Amino acid sequence: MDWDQIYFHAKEWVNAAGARIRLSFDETLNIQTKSNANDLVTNMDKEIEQFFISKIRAVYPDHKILGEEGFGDTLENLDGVVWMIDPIDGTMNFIHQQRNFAISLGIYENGIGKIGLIYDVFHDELYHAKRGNGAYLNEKPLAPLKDSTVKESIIALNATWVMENRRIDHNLMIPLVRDARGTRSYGSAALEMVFVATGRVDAYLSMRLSPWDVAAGAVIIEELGGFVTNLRGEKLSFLAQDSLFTANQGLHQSILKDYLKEGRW
Ligand code: 2AM
Ligand code: CA
Repeated sequence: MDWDQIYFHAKEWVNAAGARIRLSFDETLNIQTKSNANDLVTNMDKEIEQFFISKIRAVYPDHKILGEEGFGDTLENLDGVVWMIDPIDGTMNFIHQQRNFAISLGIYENGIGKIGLIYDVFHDELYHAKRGNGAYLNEKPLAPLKDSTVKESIIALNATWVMENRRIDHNLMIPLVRDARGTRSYGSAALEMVFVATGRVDAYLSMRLSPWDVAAGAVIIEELGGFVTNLRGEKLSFLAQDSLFTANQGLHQSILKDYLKEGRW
């Protein structure tokens, strides 16, 4: 497997897709809803996913593809090489703000993350990592993550998880929000993972994400020594929806022990 060649192609295609998305800022979007009135998709989400799929199929016909908009394959396992694509992560931001969204592309082999690319289209910033080779923002290497305590940390999470909800006892979240230095919510899981990778926030928690939302970010954060698990501290399967909890190692361990009460929910 020529991973340098795959890395090269992935970057080339992500850059081309980003350029196409920037052109769309001057076009009228076709906006539709999916599972509910706030679950949005546009013609660009679909076009960009199809763009990636046509490129991958032409060069790597034996690779498999998992894409948010469903133009890829239906997978029962992660055998072989699997490209996990979110053509626009943060679609609501893309529609309302034309910023604060990203292209997210993770490439896995037999379930192991090999390459992660997250492209902040608005800022023309590509965050990328190849397993064992470090993580970068454009050409600049990112520094390994330093441990932090809850009291000195900014934690990214969506306010809905601090209200009564079906996925976690919100009473567990209240002390964490109270004790942290601050909380933030950006509306794009891929960018929130990039913020953990760059130390702009110290942790990110979400109750429900899909494999394509987290595949790229997991490679980048793990390359910098951070931990990526679900809220129970378990490894992610990358085959089904799950919660997500990612942070530098020290903070991950203390939040799991002191706030999420490992195994008690
Ligand atoms: P999306 O924009 O690609 O749909 C918003 O808090 C973050 O959660 C975004 O990364 C968004 O990805 C993701 N998200 C929103 N609704 C989701 C759902 N029903 N299942 C999984 N992820 C979701
Ligand atoms: Ca998406």
